[in-house]
Amino acid sequence: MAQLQCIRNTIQASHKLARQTPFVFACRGNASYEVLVAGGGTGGISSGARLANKLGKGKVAIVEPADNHYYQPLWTLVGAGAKPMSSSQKSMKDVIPPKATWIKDSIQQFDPENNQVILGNGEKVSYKYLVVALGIKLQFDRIKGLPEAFDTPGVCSNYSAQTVGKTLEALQDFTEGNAIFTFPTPPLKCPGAPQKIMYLADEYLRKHGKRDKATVMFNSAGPSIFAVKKYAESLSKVVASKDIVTNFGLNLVEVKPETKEAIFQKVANPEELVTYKYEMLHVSPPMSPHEVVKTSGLADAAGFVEVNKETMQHVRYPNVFSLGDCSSVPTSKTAAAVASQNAILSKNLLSVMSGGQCTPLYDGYTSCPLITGYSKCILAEFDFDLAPLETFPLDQGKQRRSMYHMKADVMPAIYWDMMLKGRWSGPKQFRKAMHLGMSR
Ligand code: FAD
Ligand code: UQ1
Repeated sequence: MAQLQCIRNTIQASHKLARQTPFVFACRGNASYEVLVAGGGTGGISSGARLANKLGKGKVAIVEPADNHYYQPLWTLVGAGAKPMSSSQKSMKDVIPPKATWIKDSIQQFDPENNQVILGNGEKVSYKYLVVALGIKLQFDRIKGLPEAFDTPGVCSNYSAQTVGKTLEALQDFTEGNAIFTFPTPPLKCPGAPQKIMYLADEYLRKHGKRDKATVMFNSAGPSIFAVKKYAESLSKVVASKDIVTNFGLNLVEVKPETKEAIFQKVANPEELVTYKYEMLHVSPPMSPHEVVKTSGLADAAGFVEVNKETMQHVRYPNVFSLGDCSSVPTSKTAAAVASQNAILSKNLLSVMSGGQCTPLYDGYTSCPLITGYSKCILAEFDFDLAPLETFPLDQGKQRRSMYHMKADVMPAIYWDMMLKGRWSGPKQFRKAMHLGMSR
C-alpha cells in the first residue's frame, strides 16, 4: 500500500515538474515575440492560450508580475461564505498556457511607435503584435479613511483578494444596525457585484435571526438598480420583497471608522453630504484605467485602450489589440464579455497577421449572473444596446435555482478547463441552437 502511494507521489511529482518546466524561465535580455500579451488575468491568459494554440510554442509571451491568478467572479460567493477562497485561485504558473512564455514582470511603459514595451527591470521586449489586457485599477484610496477602515470591524469589499475575507466576518459579527452596500460612479467591473452580495447578506442575516435588527441599504451613485430595463424590473421586485432600502445618486466619499460613519456626496448636488451610521459597510470602490495605459499613447480620452468596438483592433495601431476591462469597448466589464471578445480578437489578429482584414463581429455580448440568494440567480445577458440576448429558451428575468448552479458550479469549471485554455468563446452557439437558429 505504502509502495503504491510512493509510486503515485513520484508520478504526480514528475507530471507537475513536466508541466512547470516551460514556464520556470522568464525571458530576459531584450527579447522579441510574434505576439506579446500584456497581463495574465482573464483576458491575457485566455487570449494568450488561444493564440499560442494556433501559432505554436515560442511565439507568444505573457507579461504578468503576479504569483496567483484569480477567478474574480467567485468572490461574490467567497464573501458570502458559499465557496472557499481557494476555489477562486490558482498559481500563475499553472494557468500560463504551456506553449507561451511567462515574463514575470510588470509593464512600466508602452512604446507602440517602436513596437516594444519596457519592463519593471528596465529591459525592453519587442513584438510584432500586441494584446493589451491589463484590467482596471481599484482605487480604495480615493475614499477618505477607507484604507485604514479596512483594519476595523464591519468594513469589507468583495472586490479584492485582500478584503473579500472580511465580508463573511462582517456578517458573522453583525449584531444590529445598518448594513450598507455601496456602488461607485462608473467605470467599474461587474456592475452587478455590488448588489449580489447584498442579497446574499440579506439571506444570511435572515438565516441567523438577525435580519429584524438590520436595515439593509443600497447606496448607489447610479440612477437605478440595473441598466437593462428587463432585469431592473425583476431586481426592483427582489429589493421590495427583501425590504431593502435603496438610495440612488449617493456616492461614498469618506469612512470614519472611529464613529462607524459612512459619508456620501449627492451626485446631483456635490456640496451636499449625507451621513449614515454603519454596522457593516461593503464597499465597491471607484476604479480607473491603469496609469501605464493612460500614458501609453494607446488610450482614448478616458484612459482606456482605444479599440474598434466590433473588431478589438486598435484605432491607430493596426498591430495592437485589446480586450477586457482595460479596453474602450462600451459594454459592461465582465469575464463573460472577455470570452466573446477573445474569440473575435484572435480571429482578427490572425487574419491581420496573414495579410487579411478585421471583421466587425462583436455585438457587445456580456452577462451578469445576478445572484439573489444562496440558491437563486437571475441570469442577465445583453448587448451594446442594453437589449437582452439570452441563451436559454426560458424567461431569464426570473430568479432560478438552475442559474445559481450554472454560476456557482458550471461556470468555474468552464473557466478553468476551457476558457483559460482558449477553448471557450461564450454561449453564442448554444444560444443559436436553443433558439433554433432564430437568435443572433
Ligand atoms: P483582470 O482579470 O483583472 O486581469 C488583469 C491582469 O493584468 C492582472 O493579472 C494584473 O496583475 C495584470 N496587470 C496589471 N497591471 C500590469 C502591468 N503593468 N504589467 C503586467 N501586468 C499587469 N465577471 C463575470 O463575467 N461574471 C461575474 O459574475 C463577475 N463577478 C465579479 C465579481 C467581483 C467581485 C469582481 C471583482 C469581478 C467580477 N467579474 C465578473 C468581472 C471579471 O472578473 C473581470 O471583468 C475580468 O476579470 C476582466 O479580465 P481582464 O483580463 O480584463 O482583467
Ligand atoms: C460566460 O461565458 C462566462 O465566461 C466565462 C462567465 O464568466 C464568469 C459567466 O458568468 C457567464 C454567465 C457566461 C455565459 C455563459 C452561459 C452558458 C450563459
